[in-house]
Amino acid sequence: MSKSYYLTTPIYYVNDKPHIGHAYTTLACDALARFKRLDGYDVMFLTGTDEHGQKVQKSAEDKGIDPKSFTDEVSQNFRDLTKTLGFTNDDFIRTTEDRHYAACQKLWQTLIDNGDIYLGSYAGWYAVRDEAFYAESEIKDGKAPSGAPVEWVEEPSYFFRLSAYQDKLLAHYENNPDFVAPKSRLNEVRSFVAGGLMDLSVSRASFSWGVPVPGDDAHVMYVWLDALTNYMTAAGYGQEGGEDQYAHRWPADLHMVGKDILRFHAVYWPAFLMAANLPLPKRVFAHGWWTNEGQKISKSLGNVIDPVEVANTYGLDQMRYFLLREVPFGNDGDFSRTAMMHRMNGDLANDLGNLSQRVLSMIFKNCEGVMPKCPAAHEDADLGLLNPLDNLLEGQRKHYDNQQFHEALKDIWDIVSAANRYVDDMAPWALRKTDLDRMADVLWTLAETLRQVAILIQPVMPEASANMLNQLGVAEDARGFEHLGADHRLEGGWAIEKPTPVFPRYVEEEGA
Ligand code: ME8
Repeated sequence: MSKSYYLTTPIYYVNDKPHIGHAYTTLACDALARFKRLDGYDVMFLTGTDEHGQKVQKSAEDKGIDPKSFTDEVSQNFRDLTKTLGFTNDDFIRTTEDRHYAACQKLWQTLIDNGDIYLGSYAGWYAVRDEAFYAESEIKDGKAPSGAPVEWVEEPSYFFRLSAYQDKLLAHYENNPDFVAPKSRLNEVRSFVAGGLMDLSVSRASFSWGVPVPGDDAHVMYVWLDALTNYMTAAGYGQEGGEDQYAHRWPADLHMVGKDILRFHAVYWPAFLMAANLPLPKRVFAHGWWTNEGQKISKSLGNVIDPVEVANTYGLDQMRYFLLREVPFGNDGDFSRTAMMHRMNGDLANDLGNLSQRVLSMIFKNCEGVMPKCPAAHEDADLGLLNPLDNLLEGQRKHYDNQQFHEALKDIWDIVSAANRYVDDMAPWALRKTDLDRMADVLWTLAETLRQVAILIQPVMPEASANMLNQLGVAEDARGFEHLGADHRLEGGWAIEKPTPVFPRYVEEEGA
């Protein structure tokens, strides 16, 4: 069996319609999942919905529907979104599924057996919007640090002995400096833990929309303990016959999350797993947040961005490229029409689109519609383009393993720029009159560049790259990363169709 790569998105609360933030997290994972598949890994890419807790229960009540019917409906919207946006998740988990109850209850029982959960009572602040408990010292002007309103909660509660894990967590960060990325986020997590940890309330007794605590029906599990466990549920944990899958998949290679939910993934989750003597995920990456034309995105401001509308306006691949190229992954970013059009018309239509169209048109017109054959030898100018191209993959692997998607794209676009300079320098239109053989070699060198570029952009732009590879005449089974580099050249010798542009220019509508 080939090597496993298991990556996850957060599971989304079903209190709301999917928006650009959800699409962004899943998109980053989708690009990474596609990259790893093309690179020969046996990938499992998980997403899903987080359906319990007070927030969801309240949204259902506000709509006058029971929580189960409500979650069925909204969860379906999220599942539909994965299809509309072409995400390639291998599983879609819902926390209301039986398999998930089984996993949560097994983990709970293990924590009880190991003496890390005890019964007590909670009196303190709770923010329903964040589904999080906050210490008195964190509350300012009646609000949580996230700005969420808080309420005072007093109820019997089971507690997890989080305080016992401070040193172990700090040691884990120390010994595994890649466990949390980017680095600045690791520092935040480290100082939070170093500041001292209190035991964590892990059950609620004042409402019932959750996974029942084994042996005590008066309590449901705290929604974050329930939610985090999804990553193991889908890997077979607690499932009858799930042992082989669990052994193959767990620990996860990557949990991708937004910066707002890092504490849950980098502090609570590893502590639960340590307490259960289970392996920890290898890495947690916290990405930044998008604003809309400089403004915080919020329902009350009415500026929520619908990813389907963006994809319909600009194109799905264009949106994917923009989101992953515009912002250094990990930083916050601003979504603006101007920036979107700039990327679309600059990087895509002008730089890569024109290159592809020019090269294929010259081949179509000047080589009688036949793809030139791979030359027996290359001139220095050709090697100036081919050598860095042949060596791109190593750098791409590094960037994808560091989740630096913008760097990966930047490196590819350096080659695209070099290819554009090469066309101008070699002037194949002039060679047509003086040296047909050399013209064919130059056009072949450019077609080979387009082939490798198209193979490498498949994770980010699956449709446009397929279109390019179809037009070049590259077979579908010759598009994996094993076909990159000098040992697998574009052979040529086949007829090509009249080329059609890959990336349209975006022209703003009158009055838009
Ligand atoms: O937190 N820009 O779910 P969620 C970028 N159920 N990302 C954004 C964003 C924005 N403007 N707004 C939201 C939850 N997000 C829990 C997770 S996992 C065991 C449980 C991102 O639906 C946000 O950072 O509130 C988070 O990663 C994701 O959307 C899910 O948010």
